[in-house]
Amino acid sequence: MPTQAEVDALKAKYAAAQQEHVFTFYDSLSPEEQAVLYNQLSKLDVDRVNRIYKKAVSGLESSTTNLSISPLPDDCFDSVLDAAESKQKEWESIGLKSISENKVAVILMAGGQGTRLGSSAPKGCYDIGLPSHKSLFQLQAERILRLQKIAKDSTGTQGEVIIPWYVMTSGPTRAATEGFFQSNGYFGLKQENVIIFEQGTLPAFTNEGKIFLETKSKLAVAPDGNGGIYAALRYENVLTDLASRGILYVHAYCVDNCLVRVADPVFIGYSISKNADCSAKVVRKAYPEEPVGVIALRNGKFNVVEYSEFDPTLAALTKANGQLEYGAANIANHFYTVDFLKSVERFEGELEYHIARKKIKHVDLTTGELQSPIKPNGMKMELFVFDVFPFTERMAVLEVDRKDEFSPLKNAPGTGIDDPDTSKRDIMNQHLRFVEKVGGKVVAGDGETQDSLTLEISPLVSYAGEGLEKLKGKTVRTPAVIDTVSDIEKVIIS
Ligand code: UD2
Repeated sequence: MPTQAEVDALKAKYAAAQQEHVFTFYDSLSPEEQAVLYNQLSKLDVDRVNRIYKKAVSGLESSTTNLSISPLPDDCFDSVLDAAESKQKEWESIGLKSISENKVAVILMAGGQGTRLGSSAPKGCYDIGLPSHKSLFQLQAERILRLQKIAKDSTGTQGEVIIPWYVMTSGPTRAATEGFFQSNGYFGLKQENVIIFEQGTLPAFTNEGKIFLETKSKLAVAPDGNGGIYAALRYENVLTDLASRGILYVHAYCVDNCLVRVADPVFIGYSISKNADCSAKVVRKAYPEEPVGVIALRNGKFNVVEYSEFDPTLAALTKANGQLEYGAANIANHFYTVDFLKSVERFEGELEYHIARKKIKHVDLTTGELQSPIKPNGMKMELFVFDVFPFTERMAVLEVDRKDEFSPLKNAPGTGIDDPDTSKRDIMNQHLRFVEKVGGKVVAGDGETQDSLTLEISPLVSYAGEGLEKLKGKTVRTPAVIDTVSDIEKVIIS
């Protein structure tokens, strides 16, 4: 329990920040409730959140008047769709070498609540309906396991190769994520190499900049956006852990991309060879009006420019090779040096949070009654993971093939766009291409048609199409599941 002097000191601090209304009901609360509120208020840096609010609001006012967009410089952009096979091999071997030297870690952003998907569990637990019923978390874990082996074997490394996996959760997703990993035995990874941590929260504000009370003894708070990763890496001691493991490079990605190449050696090798402090994977924007943000220069600095910010003529501009000038569609899939991640603290105060107008449940300060508004009555503030782009010194952008690397799970079943069925379809179509690439043939078995073949290959067998050479010149009949290397022989019919 806080002493009266401690309560008075905290009240004075909030009064100086013009947020003293959060104490409105303090004297009427039970001692336990007072302790809960005191604890929440004393942990919050009220001056920092006021600064964030002010900067976000002033940014909103200037964003429409202060926009000059220009294309990515040629020397910062490459594409696996155009690069020579030998160049890609070179990038891959640089990446594999770093992985084999235990210099690479991955950070998964899994703090979102996936409201659009309509499931209350964390998105990573979702079963997209593959024959194996593997969750997104399991697919990613198995890609890590396979890649550790590829890196070890391809470089002849003697010791253990470890790609530590840092999983960022939030208040709403942490417990369920931890429980899921525990009950699934960390999917075969060592528990000590799966580090689950939690991003921060920010209070919700009224339109006048006052912090909302959700109840008489609790502030209304929400996760601070996927850009909360940078602060969380510091206060959750991830930066310290990375340093103690000797990690130099990090791959960060979103939980909902079922095709994600976790710790992709090609991307890591590419970024290292460009000497980038931060780099981003992008996919080719399909058509000028496609509603995706693209990476471009805004006022001379790298940034993501939302489709709503482009006028149609600019969006349709093409380069000499016929491709869209502004065609680098952002998929929130990044490389960082650990040094860059450490440096974020220096410019953190300059980062501008984004405002989302929301319906915020709160307690009325005059009547003490709980209010559930039917239209937006205030704002939540979020930082986006790409908000650090303008502060990079050496940024690089690598375009990859959408059908091989990007298929996000956003929407509820039956939507037809970025839903569980499209995720499943995109994975199985990729597995079909893997077999065809090594010279194998896939034919439809009973109840299947040639355009909906059920074929699943475990990431433990193949990370990106390798390991399937035995299928050269062979025919596989669907439905077929290759769960282990020994299953390869079993699915061949001729
Ligand atoms: C994200 C990108 C968008 C595009 C798209 C592709 C941002 C802000 N936007 O949009 O540019 O690349 O993905 O799929 O990155 N998350 C957290 N904490 C949070 C909020 C989100 O960890 O507080 C994670 C979430 O679990 C997911 C990722 O960030 O892995 C993307 O979140 P989202 O689905 O809300 O982002 P979306 O689809 O609006």
